[in-house]
Amino acid sequence: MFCFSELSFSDIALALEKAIKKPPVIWLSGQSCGGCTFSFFNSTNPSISEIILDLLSIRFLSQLTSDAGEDAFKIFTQTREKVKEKYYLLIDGSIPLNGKYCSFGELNGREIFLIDLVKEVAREAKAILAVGTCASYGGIPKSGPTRAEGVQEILDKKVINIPGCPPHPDWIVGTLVNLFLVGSVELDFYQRPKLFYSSLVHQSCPRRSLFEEGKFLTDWNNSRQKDWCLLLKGCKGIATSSDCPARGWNDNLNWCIKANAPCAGCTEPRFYKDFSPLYEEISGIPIPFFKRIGVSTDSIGEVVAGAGGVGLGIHFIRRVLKKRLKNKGKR
Ligand code: FSX
Repeated sequence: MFCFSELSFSDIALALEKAIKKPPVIWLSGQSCGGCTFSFFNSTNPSISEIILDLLSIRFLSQLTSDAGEDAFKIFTQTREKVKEKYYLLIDGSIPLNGKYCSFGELNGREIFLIDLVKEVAREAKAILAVGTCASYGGIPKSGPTRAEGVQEILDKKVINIPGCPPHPDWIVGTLVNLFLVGSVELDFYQRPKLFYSSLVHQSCPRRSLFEEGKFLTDWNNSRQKDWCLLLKGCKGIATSSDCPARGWNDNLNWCIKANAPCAGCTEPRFYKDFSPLYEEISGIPIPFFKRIGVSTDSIGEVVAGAGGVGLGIHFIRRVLKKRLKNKGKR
């Protein structure tokens, strides 16, 4: 007798996929805190249940799938052999190049490591998405002992990066939907979809006018400074591309700067190592960076232009800002 509860998550996914022609997805995880998948589960529009039941056929995602070990390997084989339309491969977490880490399990007596599994599964994938900053550029684990790198480092095929620590659920779902509908997404220099990462946080920051006025928060306990620009408290929004100011988080309830926390710069390749300590003023941003991302019309561009070119860089900007601070602090 047929018993629904005897079916695994992947069996149900395959059945639904055949019935309503949903695009198949395999999602693998590397070195991470798990935040990227949980951010994905927090999607509100569409909700995660709509995504799982109506939008995607998720064949494997460790937090959802009960299959492990040899059963999990079977899903990959089955997906490759039985699914006529090619699958989408999503990977969160970084890939340790040091072979001792991220063992996926044993197959025919041989231990399989994530790096080999990703290479294998990526071969026939229709598109590959690196979900989160760890998967995109190495992220926080890059500072550790495992020689962690982003997915692109180990593949010859193009990888679409969806950085963020974690990435906004809309960035993940929106990129997938765009791929389904249009077949491609336009990417920036760091292989991020322009749809979500084309402007600096600084450009639309609600505290931007305070920045322009030279009002920089220096004392967390000074209530007079409570809405002031957080640049000197380590805000990386000036060098970070994302649409967080407009999109907000948790169904647009809040986001870092609205919660009075500096932008950590988590969508950038230099996060975390080169952007730490988080609460310290940003340094070492070369002039070509600003030129490349085309911030020629805002005050940074003006300051840089005024500085007369490469060589003065962020140190000059900092000097100018400190001077402005000194003057405005007297107000
Ligand atoms: Fe990294 Fe994601 Fe940050 Fe965490 O999977 S991007 S540490 S939110 O979980 O990989």
